[in-house]
Amino acid sequence: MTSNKPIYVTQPYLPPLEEFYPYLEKIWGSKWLTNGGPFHQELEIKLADYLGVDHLALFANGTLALVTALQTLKITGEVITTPFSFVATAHSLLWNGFKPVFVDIHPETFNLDPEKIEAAITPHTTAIMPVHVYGKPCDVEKIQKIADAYGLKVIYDAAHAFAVKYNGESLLKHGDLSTMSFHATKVFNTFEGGAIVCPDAKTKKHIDDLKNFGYHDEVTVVGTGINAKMNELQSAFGLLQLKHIDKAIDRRREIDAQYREQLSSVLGISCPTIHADTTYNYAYFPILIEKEYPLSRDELNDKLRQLGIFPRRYFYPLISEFPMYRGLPSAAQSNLPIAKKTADQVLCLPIYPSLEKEHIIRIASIIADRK
Ligand code: T4K
Repeated sequence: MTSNKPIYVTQPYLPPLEEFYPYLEKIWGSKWLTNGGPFHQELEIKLADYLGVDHLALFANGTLALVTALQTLKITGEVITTPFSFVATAHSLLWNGFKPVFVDIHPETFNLDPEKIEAAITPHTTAIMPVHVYGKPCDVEKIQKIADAYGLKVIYDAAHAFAVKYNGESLLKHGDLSTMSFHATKVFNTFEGGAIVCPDAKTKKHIDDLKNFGYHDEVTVVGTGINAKMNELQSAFGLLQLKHIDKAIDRRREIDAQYREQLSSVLGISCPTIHADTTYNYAYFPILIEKEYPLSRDELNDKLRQLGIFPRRYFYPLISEFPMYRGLPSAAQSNLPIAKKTADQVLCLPIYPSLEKEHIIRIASIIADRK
């Protein structure tokens, strides 16, 4: 039976409440609430193992993970990034005092177009910060080639890329660092949360210092750190969530397939492309509303909302259109035609494990109705 409750773009995956009680009892018993407690340590190890990465440092949220990743690599000057992302990506640069340089995206991946990166490099460029938008892999090989040729660091904003594999290996292993978000709206959530994935123990120790005010030991401060620690409640919830994550991703895969089946014959609606070399997490289901469709993206969005369905226009407006960015030369619309077109056409449909088949059929039939 379907209900008349609003259908949001996402709903957090919540394991049965009673399964959380034993974790709470342990926290109450130990009185250890934060600062690298036992659940925090256990989650770091279990997540690194699950994701197939060498080292992972937990964070209070994905934005602080981004801000700290930039500090870790001692970035300066200009950083090349995408305008087609959540605003936190570029905000992490401004918080650090760096200049974002926007480069256009590729029309099929929605990620930074590697062919356009070199033209944006100046003597002040020190890093590239691409985003695996919707969990679709960036062209990691081409980006690394450019970074190596110009001596640039690469920090992937992998907020959407939990558990994504590329050529059988974790996508998070690419670049110098990758950052993740475990916000309530993500595939894997700890209410709020995030992580930095790094290749070696020394870097992890430095990241751990930076997320704890820069304290290296009780009396030594090694950097202008911040308080970005994940607490024990969040970590415990992450451990519980991890037990259910395969099931949750399996359900997302089914929903993705059901949408494709229902929408494949609707003229003017294009579904996200899939590639055999990638194991996806089905974090989002972005469709593009093309000119052959009789309604504009905003008209379709409004129509769905009137019927209690709340898709989202991720990522409209482009980051480059917000007041603190629009004055940058790289923010000019003429520099970002594909990003602009995509931001005007995209609509992310509801996708989350508890979404029922009837909901998917209903959403697809409203779209197929074309009126
Ligand atoms: N980089 C990228 C590429 C990102 O996408 C993000 C975050 C970050 C970095 C930064 O990571 P964090 O610092 O957030 O860890 C949401 C999220 O707040 C944000 O985490 C996410 N990206 C972004 C794409 O989406 P909003 O403003 O769209 O969320 P909101 O509150 O409108 O929620 C969307 C829908 O989800 C609601 O309509 C209903 C449902 N919902 C939401 C929450 C919070 C629930 O059912 N329960 C909930 O608790 O930003």
